[in-house]
Amino acid sequence: MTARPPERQGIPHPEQARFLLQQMLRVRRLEETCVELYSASRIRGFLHVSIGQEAVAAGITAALEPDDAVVATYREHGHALLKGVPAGLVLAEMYGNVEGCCRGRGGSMHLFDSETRFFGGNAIVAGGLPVAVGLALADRMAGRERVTVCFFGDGAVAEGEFHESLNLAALWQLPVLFCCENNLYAMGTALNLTESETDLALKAASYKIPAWPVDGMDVLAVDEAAHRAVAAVRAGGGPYFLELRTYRFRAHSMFDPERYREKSEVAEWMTRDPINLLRAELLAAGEFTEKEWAELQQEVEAELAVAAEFADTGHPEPVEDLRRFLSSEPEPAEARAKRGAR
Ligand SMILES: Cc1ncc(C[n+]2csc(CCOP(=O)(O)OP(=O)(O)O)c2C)c(N)n1
Ligand SMILES: [Mg+2]
Repeated sequence: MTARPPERQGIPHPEQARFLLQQMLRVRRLEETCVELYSASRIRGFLHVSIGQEAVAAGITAALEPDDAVVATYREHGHALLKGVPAGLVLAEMYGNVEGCCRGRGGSMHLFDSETRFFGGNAIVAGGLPVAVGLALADRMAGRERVTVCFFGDGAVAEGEFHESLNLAALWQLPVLFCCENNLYAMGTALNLTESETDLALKAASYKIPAWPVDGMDVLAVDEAAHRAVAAVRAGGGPYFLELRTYRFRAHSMFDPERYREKSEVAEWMTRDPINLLRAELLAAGEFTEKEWAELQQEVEAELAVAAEFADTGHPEPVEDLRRFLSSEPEPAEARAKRGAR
């Protein structure tokens, strides 16, 4: 077991802190826009927002290189955006438009973009873990110095795939950073009603993986932990596990009456809104001004206005194309002849 990492002290890198504030605000406003569009029936199907949990996606992705991979869950709009999928492609996908990152076939839960190495979006709880282990194995076999980050919820630890994936990643010392977003609930079920051990980092440590809990509402703490973890993985130290302790401020999905938690509990966590916390800390330290905050908000609004316009003026896939990609497309005769196939 490695030594416990030190607590963060103050704002070590103000520039990076301002960048993280911007990233969190981009995610917050993207998802608030999704909720508005959903209520206006412009987005249909399922929608799970991560509002309250933005520090996790922002802090972790800030430690990555473009060539690193990210695998996430159905609560993944922010992870996709911060891995580099443009907001317009994310929104268009949710509209079901052909301009979306998956031609509108994936929707909110299945965002995917190989160009930015964002490998989903997955509706199956814990379904992303074996995918991440496979990506990391491929990198290892090809001798590439890449890191694969896998985000999943606390609900995933009850699944066999969680244990199988951690075991193999540790056994084969694969370059995966496991990021458990522990928001205390899996749909309407509290973690302490389903797990005998609620210290989730401890479960990972039992597979001989360095594993630490992190305050998931403090983006600077997440950023520091992420840089440390990614550096260790990239240096060939095998997998690493972070348990990000966080909270979702909204319901599980758009169809959730939220009878499983008290309003006072939600209100208590909202006092630790990661955006408000960092903004206040930067202002108090004299590293940020109200004017800069207003400018930042305007910048994010402008990005989202362009994205919403792109989605709003897009098109659904033509009906005659709907069977495309159900099976592989016939290879053009010329290409077949070139490789000598009959
Ligand atoms: C294998 C599997 N079992 C059950 C479900 C139904 N289901 C959808 S979301 C969810 C809760 C998952 O909670 P968690 O992993 O904590 O993620 P969070 O929603 O809190 O982000 C469940 C059980 C599913 N999608 N896949
Ligand atoms: Mg959860």
